[in-house]
Amino acid sequence: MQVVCLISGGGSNLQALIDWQTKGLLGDAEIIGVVSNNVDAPGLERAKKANIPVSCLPHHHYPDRIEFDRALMQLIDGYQPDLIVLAGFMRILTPEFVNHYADRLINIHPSLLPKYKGLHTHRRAIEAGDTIAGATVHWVSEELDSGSIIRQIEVPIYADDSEESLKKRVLEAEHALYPSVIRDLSLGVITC
Ligand code: NHR
Ligand code: GAR
Repeated sequence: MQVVCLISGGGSNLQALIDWQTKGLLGDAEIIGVVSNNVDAPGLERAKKANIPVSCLPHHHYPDRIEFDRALMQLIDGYQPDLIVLAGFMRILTPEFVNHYADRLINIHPSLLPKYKGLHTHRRAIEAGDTIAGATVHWVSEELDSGSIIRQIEVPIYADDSEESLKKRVLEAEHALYPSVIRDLSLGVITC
């Protein structure tokens, strides 16, 4: 299962995938390319260090989302991937893009969906007085953070948590969740 990862930033989820792959724990999945919409994404260095081909496609070079997504599709299709993995990718994708990769496109979102779609999930969970937070891996559909859920992981929220401390705990849980889902997809343990 050939995998292309899309990132925008730190790429710590990408690093977790690379680490599992290096240890031979990623099943039949292989990361064959990393694409960022942000030329300064630290995740690009992580990929380069692991000898994974990278490309950058700055979204502000395109007149609108449709043109950006078309260029992104062309770039991704060059890899002929079986799975496209959003790993902290921060641009909302057009219906055309999502439909082009139907059943091949997954995302990790830092909340227990359907709670807290969109941004600032940790702050919203704390403000709501929740005692449990977590992360969700889901198939990407046209509607933001609403595709079918593949697997979730829970973490506690403590009374003295800040947005930052909760974010860190959720992110660490993501690093266990995402590779396990990709391994299981590659082995046919999960189907769509
Ligand atoms: N696209 C579709 N069609 N459906 C989904 O479920 C998607 C998606 C693109 C990205 C990740 C998502 C998340 O896990 C994701 C899921 C970006 C934003 C956002 O508002 C919201 C959710 C997600 C990703 N982005 C702003 C935008 O205007 C830009 C924000 C920024 O650059 O910091 O695209 O949370
Ligand atoms: C992760 O928490 C991921 O769930 C979240 O961004 C972080 C990326 O971290 N994704 C979104 O919020 C998508 N809108 P990383 O770049 O270190 O993997």
